[in-house]
Amino acid sequence: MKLYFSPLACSLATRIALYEAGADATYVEVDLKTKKTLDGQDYLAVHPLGQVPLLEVDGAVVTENAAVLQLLAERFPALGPRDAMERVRLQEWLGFIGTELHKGIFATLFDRASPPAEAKRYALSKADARMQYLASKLEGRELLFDAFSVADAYLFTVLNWAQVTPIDLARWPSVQAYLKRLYRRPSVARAVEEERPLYLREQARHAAA
Ligand SMILES: N[C@@H](CCC(=O)N[C@@H](CS)C(=O)NCC(=O)O)C(=O)O
Repeated sequence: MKLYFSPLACSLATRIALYEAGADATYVEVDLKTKKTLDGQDYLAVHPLGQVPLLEVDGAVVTENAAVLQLLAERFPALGPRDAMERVRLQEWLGFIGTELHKGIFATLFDRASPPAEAKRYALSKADARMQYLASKLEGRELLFDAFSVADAYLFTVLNWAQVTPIDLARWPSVQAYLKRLYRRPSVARAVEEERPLYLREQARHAAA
């Protein structure tokens, strides 16, 4: 398997899932600004939308977090649903995380291309209800399901962005506690420790450009 990723972007969820599964994979860093891989390959030739994650697996190319993560859950059942209803719940979580949180709130808040202030205000206006909903679901729970799943990998990744947005997770103690717990998980800690220096290097590269 080969994962095209960008440091601390949503592709981090796939890396966490791969580490959690103990899977063999190679990792290709993509600069989302230049749309090139670090070794100069034109990433738009790999993925015309220029987005990560993209996973190459057995000659197939898979994009979209929800699809990539479900593929990993199929391959590594410990990361996936245990019955038909859990499969539905997993899809429910991946949908919520991907659309209501990732795209609906966080992507707009941390977009450096500076979407208009109204767009940021609009995204922020959606945050309270969605975070409150998430907080209520996490109340009294360690994880989204009884065992760690690909949905936790994705939720962690998205909540990790809160630190560069005006969203203060302290307002939702169950969410903050969940995030802290996941930071301590070995697969998560390893993935973040590895990608953080790459992220800082990318920032420096962009600042110098
Ligand atoms: N719908 C895609 C969106 C993925 C996405 O937004 N990826 C971001 C990084 S978190 C990206 O590649 N942004 C660069 C761009 O959209 O040009 C998915 O769910 O996988």
